[in-house]
Amino acid sequence: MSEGKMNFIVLTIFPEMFNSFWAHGIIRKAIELDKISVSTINIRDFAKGRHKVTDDRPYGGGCGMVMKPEPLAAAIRASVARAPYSRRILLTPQGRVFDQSVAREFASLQGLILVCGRYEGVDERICDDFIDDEISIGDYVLTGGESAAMVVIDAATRLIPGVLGGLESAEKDSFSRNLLEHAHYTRPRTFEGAEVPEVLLSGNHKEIEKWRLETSLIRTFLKRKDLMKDRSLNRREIEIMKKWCLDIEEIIHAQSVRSSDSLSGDQ
Ligand code: 6GU
Repeated sequence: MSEGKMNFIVLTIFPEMFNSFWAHGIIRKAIELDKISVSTINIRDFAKGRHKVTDDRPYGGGCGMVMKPEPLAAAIRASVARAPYSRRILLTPQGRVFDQSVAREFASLQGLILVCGRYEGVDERICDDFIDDEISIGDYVLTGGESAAMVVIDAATRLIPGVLGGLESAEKDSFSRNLLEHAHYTRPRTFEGAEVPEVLLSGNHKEIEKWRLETSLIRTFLKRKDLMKDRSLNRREIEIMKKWCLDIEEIIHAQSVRSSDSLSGDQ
Protein backbone atom coordinates (compact mmCIF):
# COMPACT_ATOMS: atom_id res chain seq x y z
CA MET A 1 0.00 0.00 0.00
CA SER A 2 1.22 3.52 -0.78
CA GLU A 3 2.10 5.66 2.19
CA GLY A 4 1.16 8.98 0.59
CA LYS A 5 -2.10 10.84 0.95
CA MET A 6 -5.04 9.45 -0.97
CA ASN A 7 -7.18 11.92 -2.88
CA PHE A 8 -10.94 11.42 -3.41
CA ILE A 9 -12.89 13.67 -5.76
CA VAL A 10 -16.64 13.05 -6.00
CA LEU A 11 -18.59 14.28 -9.03
CA THR A 12 -22.26 14.68 -8.21
CA ILE A 13 -25.29 16.90 -8.69
CA PHE A 14 -25.85 16.68 -4.89
CA PRO A 15 -22.52 17.66 -3.27
CA GLU A 16 -24.28 18.61 0.00
CA MET A 17 -25.01 14.92 0.59
CA PHE A 18 -21.32 14.50 1.45
CA ASN A 19 -21.03 17.27 4.05
CA SER A 20 -21.97 15.11 7.00
CA PHE A 21 -20.10 12.12 5.58
CA TRP A 22 -16.79 14.03 5.70
CA ALA A 23 -17.59 15.44 9.16
CA HIS A 24 -17.82 12.27 11.27
CA GLY A 25 -15.93 9.29 12.60
CA ILE A 26 -12.96 7.67 10.91
CA ILE A 27 -13.41 9.62 7.66
CA ARG A 28 -13.12 12.89 9.57
CA LYS A 29 -10.12 11.54 11.48
CA ALA A 30 -8.41 10.43 8.23
CA ILE A 31 -8.85 13.95 6.84
CA GLU A 32 -7.49 15.51 10.03
CA LEU A 33 -4.51 13.12 9.99
CA ASP A 34 -3.88 14.12 6.37
CA LYS A 35 -4.21 10.48 5.23
CA ILE A 36 -6.91 11.44 2.71
CA SER A 37 -8.09 14.61 1.05
CA VAL A 38 -11.66 14.89 -0.14
CA SER A 39 -13.58 17.24 -2.38
CA THR A 40 -16.76 17.34 -4.39
CA ILE A 41 -17.35 18.82 -7.82
CA ASN A 42 -20.87 19.85 -8.68
CA ILE A 43 -21.61 18.54 -12.17
CA ARG A 44 -24.22 21.27 -12.54
CA ASP A 45 -21.45 23.91 -12.43
CA PHE A 46 -20.27 22.54 -15.77
CA ALA A 47 -23.68 22.65 -17.43
CA LYS A 48 -24.27 25.32 -20.06
CA GLY A 49 -27.20 27.71 -20.35
CA ARG A 50 -29.39 29.61 -17.96
CA HIS A 51 -31.01 26.47 -16.50
CA LYS A 52 -27.81 24.45 -16.03
CA VAL A 53 -29.47 21.28 -17.29
CA THR A 54 -27.58 18.03 -16.57
CA ASP A 55 -30.07 15.49 -17.97
CA ASP A 56 -32.11 14.95 -21.09
CA ARG A 57 -34.56 12.52 -22.72
CA PRO A 58 -33.13 9.30 -24.17
CA TYR A 59 -32.66 8.96 -27.93
CA GLY A 60 -34.94 6.21 -29.16
CA GLY A 61 -37.58 7.09 -26.58
CA GLY A 62 -38.52 5.35 -23.40
CA CYS A 63 -38.98 6.45 -19.84
CA GLY A 64 -36.49 8.14 -17.56
CA MET A 65 -33.75 10.65 -18.20
CA VAL A 66 -30.08 10.31 -19.15
CA MET A 67 -27.20 12.39 -17.83
CA LYS A 68 -25.93 14.64 -20.62
CA PRO A 69 -22.34 13.96 -21.72
CA GLU A 70 -20.96 17.54 -21.98
CA PRO A 71 -21.25 18.60 -18.31
CA LEU A 72 -19.92 15.22 -17.16
CA ALA A 73 -16.99 15.34 -19.58
CA ALA A 74 -16.11 18.87 -18.48
CA ALA A 75 -16.37 17.93 -14.79
CA ILE A 76 -14.18 14.84 -15.28
CA ARG A 77 -11.59 16.91 -17.20
CA ALA A 78 -11.51 19.46 -14.38
CA SER A 79 -11.01 16.66 -11.84
CA VAL A 80 -8.21 15.07 -13.85
CA ALA A 81 -6.51 18.47 -14.10
CA ARG A 82 -6.66 18.69 -10.32
CA ALA A 83 -5.53 15.09 -9.69
CA PRO A 84 -4.02 13.58 -12.87
CA TYR A 85 -2.84 10.38 -11.16
CA SER A 86 -6.41 9.34 -10.21
CA ARG A 87 -8.45 6.39 -11.40
CA ARG A 88 -11.79 7.49 -12.87
CA ILE A 89 -14.62 5.38 -11.48
CA LEU A 90 -18.27 5.37 -12.50
CA LEU A 91 -20.70 4.14 -9.84
CA THR A 92 -23.28 2.05 -11.67
CA PRO A 93 -25.25 -1.15 -11.02
CA GLN A 94 -23.60 -2.49 -14.20
CA GLY A 95 -20.11 -2.32 -12.73
CA ARG A 96 -17.85 -4.93 -11.23
CA VAL A 97 -19.13 -5.78 -7.76
CA PHE A 98 -17.28 -4.02 -4.95
CA ASP A 99 -15.82 -6.25 -2.22
CA GLN A 100 -12.96 -6.24 0.28
CA SER A 101 -10.36 -7.11 -2.35
CA VAL A 102 -11.47 -4.19 -4.53
CA ALA A 103 -11.36 -2.00 -1.42
CA ARG A 104 -7.75 -3.12 -0.88
CA GLU A 105 -6.91 -2.42 -4.50
CA PHE A 106 -8.39 1.10 -4.24
CA ALA A 107 -6.66 1.80 -0.91
CA SER A 108 -3.32 1.35 -2.67
CA LEU A 109 -4.05 4.01 -5.32
CA GLN A 110 -3.12 7.68 -5.13
CA GLY A 111 -6.54 8.97 -6.04
CA LEU A 112 -10.08 8.15 -7.09
CA ILE A 113 -12.44 10.29 -9.12
CA LEU A 114 -15.89 8.95 -8.30
CA VAL A 115 -18.61 9.82 -10.79
CA CYS A 116 -22.11 9.50 -9.32
CA GLY A 117 -24.77 8.73 -11.88
CA ARG A 118 -28.42 9.71 -11.39
CA TYR A 119 -31.59 9.04 -13.39
CA GLU A 120 -31.53 6.04 -15.72
CA GLY A 121 -27.79 6.36 -16.27
CA VAL A 122 -25.14 8.36 -18.04
CA ASP A 123 -24.62 8.80 -21.78
CA GLU A 124 -22.71 5.75 -23.01
CA ARG A 125 -19.98 7.86 -24.60
CA ILE A 126 -18.89 8.95 -21.12
CA CYS A 127 -18.46 5.33 -20.02
CA ASP A 128 -16.43 4.59 -23.15
CA ASP A 129 -13.97 7.48 -23.11
CA PHE A 130 -13.87 9.13 -19.68
CA ILE A 131 -14.03 6.19 -17.25
CA ASP A 132 -11.36 3.64 -16.25
CA ASP A 133 -13.48 1.37 -14.09
CA GLU A 134 -17.20 0.80 -13.39
CA ILE A 135 -18.19 -0.23 -9.86
CA SER A 136 -21.46 -1.51 -8.36
CA ILE A 137 -21.91 -2.04 -4.63
CA GLY A 138 -24.29 -4.97 -5.04
CA ASP A 139 -27.20 -6.41 -6.94
CA TYR A 140 -29.94 -3.90 -6.16
CA VAL A 141 -30.86 -0.56 -7.68
CA LEU A 142 -30.13 2.77 -5.98
CA THR A 143 -31.52 6.16 -6.97
CA GLY A 144 -28.00 7.43 -7.52
CA GLY A 145 -24.33 6.65 -7.08
CA GLU A 146 -23.78 8.96 -4.07
CA SER A 147 -24.40 6.39 -1.33
CA ALA A 148 -22.28 3.90 -3.30
CA ALA A 149 -19.42 6.43 -3.50
CA MET A 150 -19.58 6.79 0.29
CA VAL A 151 -19.38 3.01 0.68
CA VAL A 152 -16.30 2.86 -1.55
CA ILE A 153 -14.57 5.78 0.21
CA ASP A 154 -15.37 4.35 3.65
CA ALA A 155 -14.10 0.84 2.89
CA ALA A 156 -10.92 2.08 1.18
CA THR A 157 -10.07 4.75 3.76
CA ARG A 158 -10.07 2.41 6.74
CA LEU A 159 -7.46 0.26 4.97
CA ILE A 160 -4.99 3.12 4.53
CA PRO A 161 -2.07 2.58 6.94
CA GLY A 162 -2.32 4.78 10.02
CA VAL A 163 -6.05 5.51 9.69
CA LEU A 164 -7.30 2.95 12.22
CA GLY A 165 -6.02 3.11 15.78
CA GLY A 166 -4.66 -0.36 16.53
CA LEU A 167 -2.02 -1.48 14.07
CA GLU A 168 -3.87 -4.70 13.39
CA SER A 169 -7.51 -3.59 13.54
CA ALA A 170 -7.91 -3.64 9.76
CA GLU A 171 -6.05 -6.92 9.39
CA LYS A 172 -7.99 -8.77 12.04
CA ASP A 173 -11.55 -7.99 11.04
CA SER A 174 -14.08 -9.73 8.86
CA PHE A 175 -12.97 -10.66 5.37
CA SER A 176 -9.32 -9.76 5.75
CA ARG A 177 -8.83 -13.47 6.44
CA ASN A 178 -12.05 -14.50 4.71
CA LEU A 179 -13.56 -15.32 8.10
CA LEU A 180 -16.34 -13.57 9.98
CA GLU A 181 -15.24 -11.92 13.19
CA HIS A 182 -15.58 -13.59 16.55
CA ALA A 183 -18.26 -12.44 19.02
CA HIS A 184 -17.60 -9.31 21.07
CA TYR A 185 -18.65 -8.59 24.66
CA THR A 186 -18.23 -5.61 26.98
CA ARG A 187 -19.54 -4.67 30.45
CA PRO A 188 -21.83 -5.47 32.19
CA ARG A 189 -20.91 -9.06 32.95
CA THR A 190 -24.60 -10.00 33.13
CA PHE A 191 -27.01 -8.26 30.75
CA GLU A 192 -30.72 -9.09 31.17
CA GLY A 193 -29.77 -12.53 32.39
CA ALA A 194 -27.23 -13.23 29.63
CA GLU A 195 -23.65 -13.92 30.76
CA VAL A 196 -20.32 -13.20 29.10
CA PRO A 197 -18.55 -16.46 28.14
CA GLU A 198 -16.34 -17.56 31.04
CA VAL A 199 -13.15 -17.90 28.98
CA LEU A 200 -13.13 -14.16 28.21
CA LEU A 201 -12.97 -13.41 31.95
CA SER A 202 -10.20 -15.95 32.57
CA GLY A 203 -7.28 -13.73 31.62
CA ASN A 204 -5.79 -16.71 29.75
CA HIS A 205 -4.80 -15.06 26.48
CA LYS A 206 -3.92 -18.26 24.71
CA GLU A 207 -7.32 -19.77 25.53
CA ILE A 208 -9.09 -16.52 24.58
CA GLU A 209 -7.34 -16.43 21.23
CA LYS A 210 -8.26 -20.06 20.58
CA TRP A 211 -11.89 -19.41 21.54
CA ARG A 212 -12.01 -16.44 19.18
CA LEU A 213 -10.62 -18.43 16.27
CA GLU A 214 -13.06 -21.24 17.00
CA THR A 215 -16.11 -18.91 17.14
CA SER A 216 -14.90 -17.18 13.96
CA LEU A 217 -14.74 -20.51 12.17
CA ILE A 218 -18.11 -21.74 13.41
CA ARG A 219 -19.87 -18.48 12.56
CA THR A 220 -18.41 -18.47 9.09
CA PHE A 221 -19.43 -22.11 8.67
CA LEU A 222 -23.01 -21.45 9.83
CA LYS A 223 -23.64 -18.04 8.27
CA ARG A 224 -21.33 -17.77 5.23
CA LYS A 225 -20.15 -21.16 4.01
CA ASP A 226 -19.43 -19.51 0.65
CA LEU A 227 -16.52 -17.57 2.23
CA MET A 228 -14.91 -20.75 3.46
CA LYS A 229 -14.88 -22.36 0.07
CA ASP A 230 -12.35 -20.01 -1.51
CA ARG A 231 -9.99 -19.99 1.38
CA SER A 232 -7.19 -22.27 2.43
CA LEU A 233 -7.33 -23.46 6.03
CA ASN A 234 -4.19 -23.53 8.13
CA ARG A 235 -3.15 -26.44 10.30
CA ARG A 236 -4.73 -25.06 13.47
CA GLU A 237 -8.02 -24.40 11.74
CA ILE A 238 -8.11 -27.89 10.30
CA GLU A 239 -7.44 -29.28 13.77
CA ILE A 240 -10.34 -27.31 15.24
CA MET A 241 -12.74 -28.43 12.51
CA LYS A 242 -11.65 -32.07 12.79
CA LYS A 243 -12.41 -31.87 16.50
CA TRP A 244 -15.96 -30.73 15.66
CA CYS A 245 -16.32 -33.75 13.39
CA LEU A 246 -15.19 -36.07 16.17
CA ASP A 247 -17.58 -34.42 18.67
CA ILE A 248 -20.47 -34.74 16.24
CA GLU A 249 -19.63 -38.36 15.43
CA GLU A 250 -19.55 -39.13 19.14
CA ILE A 251 -23.03 -37.69 19.60
CA ILE A 252 -24.39 -39.59 16.59
CA HIS A 253 -22.72 -42.80 17.73
CA ALA A 254 -24.26 -42.50 21.21
CA GLN A 255 -27.67 -41.99 19.58
CA SER A 256 -27.43 -45.04 17.33
CA VAL A 257 -26.24 -47.22 20.19
CA ARG A 258 -29.24 -46.11 22.25
CA SER A 259 -31.83 -46.60 19.49
CA SER A 260 -30.58 -50.11 18.67
CA ASP A 261 -30.93 -50.90 22.39
CA SER A 262 -34.60 -50.02 22.51
CA LEU A 263 -37.55 -50.97 20.33
CA SER A 264 -39.27 -47.64 20.79
CA GLY A 265 -38.20 -46.21 17.43
CA ASP A 266 -36.14 -43.02 17.20
CA GLN A 267 -36.64 -41.66 20.71
CL1 6GU B 1 -22.93 2.16 -7.84
N1 6GU B 1 -25.38 2.92 -8.46
C1 6GU B 1 -26.69 2.72 -8.56
N2 6GU B 1 -27.48 3.69 -9.08
N3 6GU B 1 -27.29 1.61 -8.16
C2 6GU B 1 -26.49 0.67 -7.63
C3 6GU B 1 -25.12 0.81 -7.50
C4 6GU B 1 -24.57 1.97 -7.95
N4 6GU B 1 -24.61 -0.31 -6.95
C5 6GU B 1 -25.65 -1.09 -6.74
N5 6GU B 1 -26.79 -0.52 -7.15
